[in-house]
Formats: sequence, structure tokens, C-alpha cells
Amino acid sequence: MTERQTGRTAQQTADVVILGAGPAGLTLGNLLRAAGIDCVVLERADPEHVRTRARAGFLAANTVRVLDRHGLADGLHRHGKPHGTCEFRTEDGSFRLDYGALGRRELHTVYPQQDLVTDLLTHYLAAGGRIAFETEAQAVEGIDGPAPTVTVRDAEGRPGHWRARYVAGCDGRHGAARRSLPPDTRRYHRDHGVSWLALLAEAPPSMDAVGYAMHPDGFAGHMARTADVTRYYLQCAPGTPADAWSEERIRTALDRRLRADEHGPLHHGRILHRSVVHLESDVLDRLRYGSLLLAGDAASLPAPAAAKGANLAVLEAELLAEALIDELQRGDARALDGYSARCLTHIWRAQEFAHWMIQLLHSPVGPGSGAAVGPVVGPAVGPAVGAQAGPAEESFFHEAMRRSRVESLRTSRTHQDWFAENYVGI
Ligand code: RFL
Repeated sequence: MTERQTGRTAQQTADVVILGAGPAGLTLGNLLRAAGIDCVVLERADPEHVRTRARAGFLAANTVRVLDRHGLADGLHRHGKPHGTCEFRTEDGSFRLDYGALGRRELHTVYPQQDLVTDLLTHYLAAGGRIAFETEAQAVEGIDGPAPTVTVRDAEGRPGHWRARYVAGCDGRHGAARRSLPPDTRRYHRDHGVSWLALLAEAPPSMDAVGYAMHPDGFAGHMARTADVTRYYLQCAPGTPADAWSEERIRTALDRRLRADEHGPLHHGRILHRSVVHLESDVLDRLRYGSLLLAGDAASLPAPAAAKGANLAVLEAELLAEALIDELQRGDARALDGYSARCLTHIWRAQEFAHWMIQLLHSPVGPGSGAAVGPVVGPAVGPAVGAQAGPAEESFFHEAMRRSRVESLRTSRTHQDWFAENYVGI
């Protein structure tokens, strides 16, 4: 099947229909294809969009192990860069953590998500994998029965159907898989009340570490992507439009928050891409709904503060592939029955660490919070009641805890080991 083929014919079939050609869907497709399972990937976007959509860059050691196990890691070994240092720049001073020498002594591999997706797609097509681009899944029906159906529309709006034995929802948080779940689906959602202006700059990295800056104006982050491209983050007020900040304002804010006067100038470069990411966490209480199984962002959204999303997507895709292969080739449904529980252990651990990072990096008086900070003034015994207690006191307490958390990370080897294990781990 060619890349341009769409799902417009009246009805087509595959044992597994995979929705979405991101890290989750393409990893799953490759593993099923290698096992000889009849599958197809349906992707809403065109091939160019899929190959160029820039998002993640920090791959966990386990992600590399999974991709290695299945012969999918050539590109990241050739072009990715091992990475094991981060630098915290705070109001109370700066320090570096060589996390690659702490905890389990594991490193990240810095490799842009669009390059990983391109590798996975190339591999899948070379192995004869079927994919229909510009084919948007509308709904998954019949998930309680043995033959679920995916209704689709191609780029010209023509309808079609795919009938499957299993449907893998790898189409992200706003995809058709989530929209097709039963109305009583349980979902846990947290709005962290923090937004980031996420920037890709045509600039070499300005330091040999991931930079996390905590500043009274708000958080700023620096992450290498390639030798010529750097990702920067700037905390901004929730609701800020992506184009609201001029390049001049961005440069000034980066210099100020990352304390360029103390640490040396930053490479700013031309801004290649900008978006506003609101930090939210979202988890479904199960990943299996009859013959519909979810993986990646469709299953859970960890706020990007801990760089876990693409890593969870690859891990879940491997677990799902193993479970489907067991069921379809050996009639053994045990792994499929246990799929939700196995994934949720990893998902909640990633969520917990992302939550911890958000608390570490953001002050309660950041941009748009409207919060004031102040201790309670009054008698030093008894409950703190009266006009002085309230949100300002609460913010003061949170801010003091945040600074204390940073201090623990700076000084405690045990704390640093814990950080390293969770930061690279999945
Ligand atoms: P994706 O990558 O969103 O792919 C889903 C695919 O499904 C398609 N689609 C549909 N196709 C057919 N029918 C429909 N109805 C469809 N609806 C959607 C889409 O076009 C798309 O091709 O999901 P997947 O595979 O679950 O992968 C998840 C990751 O993309 C995501 O978690 C990460 O990018 C998160 N993330 C990071 N994760 C990391 O592990 N390390 C990082 O360093 C990291 N940095 C980031 C990030 C996410 C970011 N943003 C933009 C939220 C940095 C940022 C700024």
C-alpha cells in the first residue's frame, strides 16, 4: 500500500487497526508487523506533517532499550547524543547535578521526536507495513463485541470503515479513541495552573546541561535538541496567546531568568516554532475497553515538566504489542487482561515525578497567579486565624517548601539519587 492510499473504500479489514502515527502507534505497528500480525495505521495528517512535528527530545534509557530490542534504534544511536547533566539556576545560587553518575547511572539520549518518528515510519514502510495518511478516525464502534469498526474520513471528506479484531487508540488526548469511550469512563485530571511558552530556536545550545531557572519572574528552561537547535521554555500567564511575546521580549526574559549576566550569554537565534503548553495531567483509570486499547497520550498525559510522554508511549506500545501477539497468535489473553494494570504503575510513577518537578520549578507567585506572599503576623500560638491568614500565607508556605526542596536537591546525595532515578527512569 502506498503512503497516499486512504481509507475511502467502503470497508477494509485488519486484525489490529492502529489510530495515530506518533511514537506509540508507529512503535506498535513495527512490533506487530515484525511478528507477522495483520495491522494498519490510520493517520489524520499527511506524511510531511508526521515527519516534522517537533515535540520531545529527551529519550529515557528504557526507551532506547525497547527500540534496541526490536532493531529500531539505528538512527538514535547514529545521531542522538547521550546526556546526563542538569543545572539549576535559582534565587539562592546555582548548582549542577551529573545525574548520569547518580541513581541507576543512566543517561538520556537527546534525539528529536520528529527524527524518531521518521525512523519508525521508514522502518515500518520498508517492512511492508500498511499506513493510510490523511485518514481521520471519526469513531470506534462495537468495542464490546469481537469486531469493532473504525469509521474514517479521508482528506476529501469521503467516509469509509475499517473492521478489526482489536483497535489500538494511539491518537493522542483529543483523538477518536478517547471520544469513543463509554460515558462512565473514569478520568483523573489536574490543572497545574501553569503555562509555558515553548520555543524552538535556531541556535546551538548555550550550555552543556539541561538548564532549569527559577526566577521571581517565572520559570525558564533550556534543552538541547541538536547542534543547531535549542528548546527554550518561558513560564507565562495562563491564557497567553503563542504570538503575544515579541522576539525582543523573549530574548530579554530568557537572559534575565537564566541569569545570562552571571553565567554567560545565551544563543537566541531565530524562533522556528512557538506554542503555549498549559501544564495538565490526565490519566484514565484503565487502558482497555473491550477490544479498544489505549497507549501513549491517549491513555495518559503527563505534564511535559518531566519529559515522560514519548517515553511512556514507547513503553506502552511494547507492552501492548506483546499482549496482542500472545492473544492473536497463541490465544493467551492474560497479558491483554493485565495490560491496564501494568501500564498504570508506570503512568502514576511518571505522573508523581512530573508533579514533583512542577512544584520544584514554579513559584506560587509566578506569572498570572495573582498570588501574594507573606507570613501570618500575630500571636505565635494557637491557630493562625484572622485577617492576616489566607492565600498570601499559603503561598508563603509553598514558596518556602519549594526553596527547601531545591536545597535538599543541592545538598543531599540520597535526594539526588532519587531524582536521577526518576528523571531518567520510566
Ligand atoms: P502523538 O505524538 O500526539 O501522536 C498521535 C498521532 O495521532 C494522530 N491523530 C489521529 N489520527 C487519526 N485519526 C484521528 N482522529 C487522530 N487524532 C490524532 C496525530 O496526527 C498524531 O500523528 O501521540 P503519542 O504517539 O501518544 O506520543 C506522545 C508524545 O508525542 C508526547 O507525549 C510527547 O511529545 C511529550 N513530550 C515529551 N515527552 C518525552 O518523553 N520527552 C520530552 O522531552 C518531551 N518534550 C513533550 C515535550 C511534549 C511537548 N508538547 C508540545 C506538549 C515537549 C513539548 C513542548
